[in-house]
Amino acid sequence: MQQISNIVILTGAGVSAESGLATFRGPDGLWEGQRVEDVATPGAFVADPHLVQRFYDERRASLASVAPNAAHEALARLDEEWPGELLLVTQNVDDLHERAGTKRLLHMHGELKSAWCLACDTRSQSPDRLLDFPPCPQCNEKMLRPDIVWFGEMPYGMERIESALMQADLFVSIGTSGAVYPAAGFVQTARYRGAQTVEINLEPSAGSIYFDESRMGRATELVPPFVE
Ligand code: BJW
Repeated sequence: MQQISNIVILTGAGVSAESGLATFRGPDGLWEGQRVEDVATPGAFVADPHLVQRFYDERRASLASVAPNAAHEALARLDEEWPGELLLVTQNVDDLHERAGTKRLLHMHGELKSAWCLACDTRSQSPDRLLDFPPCPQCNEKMLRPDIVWFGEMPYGMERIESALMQADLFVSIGTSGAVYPAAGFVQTARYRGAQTVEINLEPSAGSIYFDESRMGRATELVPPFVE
């Protein structure tokens, strides 16, 4: 195995599944019985803001009853102890990685606990309910939307992510189906740079062929021994 100094980890909904948060795709997924286009696009928010605000208000409320699991905790220990470069890029909009203690963290698809004012472009801590259309703490306009990256919008931190991927010696993907770009393409960027690539997932992801190694199983069982 090559010498590893720089690590990039990508996580998806599967890492939070065992904490009790639904994944998106597959049986019991958030997209089951819910058309993605109706809740996770800018057009959906214009067409029916109440439906979209309610969808995210319910998910924000669910954060109060869940806790980080063994996978989040193992990744936080790795972050604390790894002497080289490390970046944990999460597609998740929950706050379980930070509650577990991960510091070198980037939420590329936004955060449920953040609100974005469309009038003054300020991000602030989200009130529990955006369905009530509360005013922006900065400019007082009632123009707050969930600070979530919807389809067709640019994910956050792409420059920082690309740069970390170009330095990476090891790329690890955990609990993501690999169905959504640009995150689904990170493994190819890391491979191009020469990084070792590992996926940990319940089942092979869409980009499984690009990984040097695939470990199939539950994140809470496979991540702790992988990072120790
Ligand atoms: C377990 C487990 C356990 C379960 N243990 N594992 C080609 C190139 C570039 C872009 C596109 C392209 N083609 C199309 C696009 C556009 C589009 C896209 O990708 N569409 C696809 C449907 C094809 N992408 C975009 O629009 C993005 N923006 C963009 O591309 O801007 C332009 C750009 C171009 C180039 C460079 C840079 C920018 C924005 C995407 C925004 C995604 N937003 C969402 C919803 C909002 C958040 C929210 O509501 O919460 O984010 S979609 C949804 O999917 C959510 C997730 O973050 C994302 C990924 O899902 P994830 O995490 O993989 O969950 P699942 O459910 O799919 O999978 C869970 C996995 O876990 C499964 O495999 C299980 O087996 C596993 N699992 N339990 C381990 N215990």
